[in-house]
Amino acid sequence: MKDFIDLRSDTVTKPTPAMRKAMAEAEVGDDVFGEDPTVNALQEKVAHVLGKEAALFVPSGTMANQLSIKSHTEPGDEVIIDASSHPYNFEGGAGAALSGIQFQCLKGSRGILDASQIEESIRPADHHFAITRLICLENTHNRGGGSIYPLEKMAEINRLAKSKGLFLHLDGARLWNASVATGIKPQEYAQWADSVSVCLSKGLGAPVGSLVAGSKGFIDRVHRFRKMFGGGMRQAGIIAAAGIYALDHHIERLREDHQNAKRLAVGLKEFKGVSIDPKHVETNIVIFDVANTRLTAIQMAEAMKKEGVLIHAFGKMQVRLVTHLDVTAEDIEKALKAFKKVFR
Ligand code: TLP
Repeated sequence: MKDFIDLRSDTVTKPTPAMRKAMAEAEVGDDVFGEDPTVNALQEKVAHVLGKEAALFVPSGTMANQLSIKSHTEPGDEVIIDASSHPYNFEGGAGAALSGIQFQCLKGSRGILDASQIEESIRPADHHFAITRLICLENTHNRGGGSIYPLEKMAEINRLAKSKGLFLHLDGARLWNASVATGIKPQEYAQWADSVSVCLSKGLGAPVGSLVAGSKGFIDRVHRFRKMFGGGMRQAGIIAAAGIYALDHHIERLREDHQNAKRLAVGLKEFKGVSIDPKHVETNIVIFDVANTRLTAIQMAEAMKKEGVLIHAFGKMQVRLVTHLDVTAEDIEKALKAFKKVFR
């Protein structure tokens, strides 16, 4: 994949030489015994950044979300979530298989839900119904095109959740992007959620790893389920070191990814038949519709590949592009030239 400009996802980044050096030099121990100093340091750092009592290192964002769902619920409970969310669509049906929950899916605006629509969907206390237990939000919202949850909306949803005795989980796989784009600190967002999952292996460029953060009691429960799900890792300090490096060096630079995404959107808007509103590109994800062009999303992905650019068909007529650490402003201009050829 070396010569391709890879815009399929921000998960494709490779560790930088400096990150690899930090990994090679990491002090390690057996983390299942709680003895890996680098993992412990990462967990403390993330708990601090998110303003939570504790955090736990897990292999993936999917596991972080699913452990959170498992830890908040009992089988038969209902989880309110946006219909285009990651946990509902892209986690292999894990909510049903691993936690025995059912999702109640609501239609958000670019993935963003309102407290009022959630309130209407909370089940009454009646034995006919599942027990509504948890609300899941996603910030930034992947399928929503990297959309950012307005802080006030999160606060309102939190107030609703607390008044109804519900838990709130935040899928913050790209919370770092939301924070850099708005200047709102990760902990200001996190304060409105009982649990938060964050990823190190997306825009931050680490090769592996996510964390769940929350109260000590909650993280203790997550820890037990991590063992059960087979997510206990041993000398994981080698990958945790990449995460620490990423948190120290790769957050501020997300700004460049956001500028590159905006440039892509503005450039794409010029092509006949492409539906995109650059105003909607708030972070590093660009989603556009090709229904009015002569190509489907898959045909476009194939044609772009021939031009040396990898893109993601996100549906029959939808294409997703994601900017990241391994894509430069120059690559974006090259990608736009390739689109020009393909659209011609
Ligand atoms: N998203 C991936 C794909 O699964 C779609 C991507 O390329 O964007 N939450 C959100 C909001 C995510 O976007 C993802 C990954 C996850 C959770 C899951 O993370 P991993 O892949 O580490 O399990």
